[in-house]
Amino acid sequence: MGANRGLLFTFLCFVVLHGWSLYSAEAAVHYYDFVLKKSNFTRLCNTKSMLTVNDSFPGPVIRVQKGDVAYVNVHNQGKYGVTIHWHGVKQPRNPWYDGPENITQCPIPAGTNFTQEIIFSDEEGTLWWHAHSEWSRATVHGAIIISPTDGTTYPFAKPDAEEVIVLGSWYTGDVKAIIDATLATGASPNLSDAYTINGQPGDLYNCSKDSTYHLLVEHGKTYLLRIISAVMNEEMFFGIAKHNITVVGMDGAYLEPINVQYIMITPGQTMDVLLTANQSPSYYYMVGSPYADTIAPFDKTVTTAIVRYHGNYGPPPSPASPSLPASNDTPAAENFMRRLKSLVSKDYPINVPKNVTTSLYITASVNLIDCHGKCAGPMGMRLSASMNNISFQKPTVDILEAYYQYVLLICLHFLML
Ligand SMILES: *[C@@H]1O[C@H](CO)[C@@H](O)[C@H](O)[C@H]1NC(C)=O
Ligand SMILES: *[C@@H]1O[C@H](CO)[C@@H](O)[C@H](O)[C@H]1NC(C)=O
Ligand SMILES: *[C@@H]1O[C@H](CO)[C@@H](O)[C@H](O)[C@H]1NC(C)=O
Ligand SMILES: *[C@@H]1O[C@H](CO)[C@@H](O)[C@H](O)[C@H]1NC(C)=O
Ligand SMILES: *[C@@H]1O[C@H](CO)[C@@H](O)[C@H](O)[C@H]1NC(C)=O
Ligand SMILES: *[C@@H]1O[C@H](CO)[C@@H](O)[C@H](O)[C@H]1NC(C)=O
Ligand SMILES: *[C@@H]1O[C@H](CO)[C@@H](O)[C@H](O)[C@H]1NC(C)=O
Ligand SMILES: *[C@@H]1O[C@H](CO)[C@@H](O)[C@H](O)[C@H]1NC(C)=O
Ligand SMILES: *[C@@H]1O[C@H](CO)[C@@H](O)[C@H](O)[C@H]1NC(C)=O
Ligand SMILES: [Cu+2]
Repeated sequence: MGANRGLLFTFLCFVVLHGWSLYSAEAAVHYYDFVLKKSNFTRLCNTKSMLTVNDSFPGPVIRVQKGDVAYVNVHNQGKYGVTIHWHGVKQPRNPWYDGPENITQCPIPAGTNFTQEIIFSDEEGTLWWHAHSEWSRATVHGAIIISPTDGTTYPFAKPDAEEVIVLGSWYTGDVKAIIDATLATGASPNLSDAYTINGQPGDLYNCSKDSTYHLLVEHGKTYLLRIISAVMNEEMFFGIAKHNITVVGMDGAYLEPINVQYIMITPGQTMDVLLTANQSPSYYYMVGSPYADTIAPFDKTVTTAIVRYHGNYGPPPSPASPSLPASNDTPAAENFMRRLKSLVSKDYPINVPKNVTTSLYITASVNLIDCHGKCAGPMGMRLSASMNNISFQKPTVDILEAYYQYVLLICLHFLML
């Protein structure tokens, strides 16, 4: 091969092994320090010590523009190894920092620090980060906000302001103790004791009333709510009393806007919605309540926060509540989901294959493994998740090493031609 081709392949191999960053000359680089440690939090009249980033629940927000790169130096001052996952960030050619413990990344040992590189590509909107070791994500998570690049804008009128709304699960017990007990006995894990909005169970709990999250709005203004579901296990309905909302984005991409009275959001999902403060100045509840089409037990509680208008008026004795669908209202959940469509326009072209040649049938389920009555799950068996009736087994070959060696081999092959 000629010298020029040799150089080209060296360059391509470098790009493939080291990520996309060479392509985005204008990409800004951001640096964050995350200090992971245990601290005390009080909710539902009870104080517990839990793992968070920088003592905040939810944790700090990462703000970038489309195509940027962020370096997050994670200082693990906890007792166990932990990794952080950048949920929904595609990280093209950069699988080295994706999080899943012992699958694509080794845990960051306690007492050390490690810098994770996050390469953004075509994502725009809201995503989130969370710990990816056992159940640590229950308390270790936060928003990732990806704004349009300079010179571009949203595919909708620029909102007057924006706010992050994180839905979460609150466990009075220690989440590590809960998942450890589950893995040891095969029983279903303890249910959460409350759901939270921006870390707070809300107004319906005596001990939490005073710290209920308030979203302050001005009449006539439009707010972009970046809603993230960090809820551990349940799908959630969410709505705001007397206000419709317009869903404009999901999981870091834009949607055809839809006007709705409630959304249904699953664990791990994000939704960007517009809220226009067009009702009489007052207090209005925003509410999250579970949707669960199952016979398995789930947390049936309801979490609230308050949309509070600026101005001089007497607060109502009790804010109006939205009427959300009942927890088993599958048609309500489906009616919402059926309306979600990707935005398609000149600026947001979509190229999906229209000629479907293969159909795949996929079932995700929770099965029971027989352990001769020695387990604590239903009928003395052990709960175990599966896909198409096959449960996960760790591969014998390290995934990242395989990827690295394979790419390296191809590069060497080309270089020696
Ligand atoms: C977290 O805390 C550390 C130490 O106090 C600080 O240097 C860092 O900037 C904080 N990070 C964020 C994202 O706020
Ligand atoms: C955290 O709370 C526990 C008991 O709930 C208490 O013993 C401990 O002193 C508290 N730690 C701090 C740093 O406040
Ligand atoms: C990952 O590997 C480390 C080191 O072998 C081990 O301590 C840890 O328990 C493993 N984590 C999981 C979730 O298997
Ligand atoms: C650990 O943190 C120090 C100082 O914050 C930094 O210089 C160093 O590069 C970090 N180490 C790793 C492996 O990220
Ligand atoms: C799980 O729930 C049971 C029954 O309420 C309780 O006894 C146990 O302490 C809980 N476990 C943890 C780790 O919180
Ligand atoms: C909250 O406090 C009120 C008045 O003190 C009491 O009547 C009510 O039972 C309490 N509710 C709960 C859930 O503890
Ligand atoms: C919300 O939307 C519904 C149906 O699309 C409509 O009937 C209702 O008037 C709207 N409410 C508000 C407050 O805009
Ligand atoms: C769809 O794909 C199949 C298999 O590749 C091909 O035979 C067929 O001609 C395609 N149909 C259209 C309309 O492109
Ligand atoms: C799933 O696998 C188990 C164990 O191999 C088998 O007994 C069962 O019949 C399978 N179930 C289905 C629906 O294929
Ligand atoms: Cu995730």
